[in-house]
Amino acid sequence: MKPAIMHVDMDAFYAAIEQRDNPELKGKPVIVGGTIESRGVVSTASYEARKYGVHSAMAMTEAHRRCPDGVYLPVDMQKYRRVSRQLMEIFHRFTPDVEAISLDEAFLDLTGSQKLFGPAEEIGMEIKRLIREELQLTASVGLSYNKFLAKLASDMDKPDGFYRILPEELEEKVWPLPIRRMMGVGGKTSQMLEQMGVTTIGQLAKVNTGLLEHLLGKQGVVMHQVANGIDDRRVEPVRESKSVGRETTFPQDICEQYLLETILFTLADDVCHTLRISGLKGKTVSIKIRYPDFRSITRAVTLEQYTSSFEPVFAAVQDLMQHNYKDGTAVRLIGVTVSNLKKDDQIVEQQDLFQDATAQNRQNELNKVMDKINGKYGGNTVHRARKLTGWDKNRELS
Ligand code: TTP
Ligand code: MG
Repeated sequence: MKPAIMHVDMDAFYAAIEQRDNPELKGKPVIVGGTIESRGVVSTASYEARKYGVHSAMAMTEAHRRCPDGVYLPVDMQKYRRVSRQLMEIFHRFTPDVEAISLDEAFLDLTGSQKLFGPAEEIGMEIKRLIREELQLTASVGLSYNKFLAKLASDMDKPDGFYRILPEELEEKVWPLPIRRMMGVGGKTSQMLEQMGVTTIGQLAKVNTGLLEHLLGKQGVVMHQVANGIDDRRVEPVRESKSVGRETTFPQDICEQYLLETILFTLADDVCHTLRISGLKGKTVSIKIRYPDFRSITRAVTLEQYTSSFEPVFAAVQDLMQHNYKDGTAVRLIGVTVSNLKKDDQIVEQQDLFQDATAQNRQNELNKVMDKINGKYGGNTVHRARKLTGWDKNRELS
């Protein structure tokens, strides 16, 4: 059976959700991101705002400069995650082979689905229709015979796009594109290739493989194959995210250990909540500290068991802080990440003989109740609290 791979990418995801939920924002330049005061960046901009040159990762100050009349909104991750789950559920109606790449993006292997649901194009159109009808959002769909081309296709006709690349269309549709459109070809690599006179994917496809290997190593060989329409990567449905992390940049640098740990406390709580609602557990806990001069350090510790519970994660965080942070040092950003993840049901629990089973069960129950309430009422309806003893309230973070 001929492979049929689909890539779906939602249009202006966070901004489109905000416009959907507040019809007054439709047709307006909407920018979702951090605040100027917190030195935040743009998460995304609606297509109306993009006309002003506003884009993801741009500093908020610059966005305001380019688009002073834009509607600026904070990031509501809980809401976007909820929509993402609904989106993934729609995909799963057509195939179990769904590989989520991010909240708004997934590969679907429709090769086997066609017997049941008809040709891949029809499935693609149906998925777009369901997204529009059930989520009131638009998606761009790319259809082809491998992942690389499917992803390229979903970007060809954005927004609300539908684009297909057949094997015989490679030369006509893909080869004229600039090499920068290839996944993973960053600034330096493309610069080097451009200096050699290789500016399009078609030109890259014709360069001698040995030369590319010499210049770029293995990556060169892969790029050459991909440019020739060869990409054997499978859609990996069980591939979960490799890590779950949260970080925050402070409006002003912070240099008190207790306050930093209190912030880490909240971030760790959020990370663990995300792990649980995603059915994941992790074994490695890391902290990231960025200093005012933008120098960053990451320090990690591996736990004995996979977990999604707050207590062992926060204990590891505190331990890492004690060993790697000197009280009084100014910090610009701090973050927590849990990595080395596994699906809950793939973990064979080791019974720890010395563990206080009652206390552990109580914690599990507490987690379950909190997740349930947060799932039902959304957001951070309930969360753990840590006392800010000795902290001048006026100086608390906004
Ligand atoms: P993207 O799919 O890259 O962007 P988008 O969906 O907003 O717009 P489009 O696909 O139509 O070009 O990212 C999905 C979401 O991820 C985006 O809505 C916000 C978030 N995001 C960030 O928070 N920071 C970033 O730098 C990027 C690129 C995305
Ligand atoms: Mg998108």
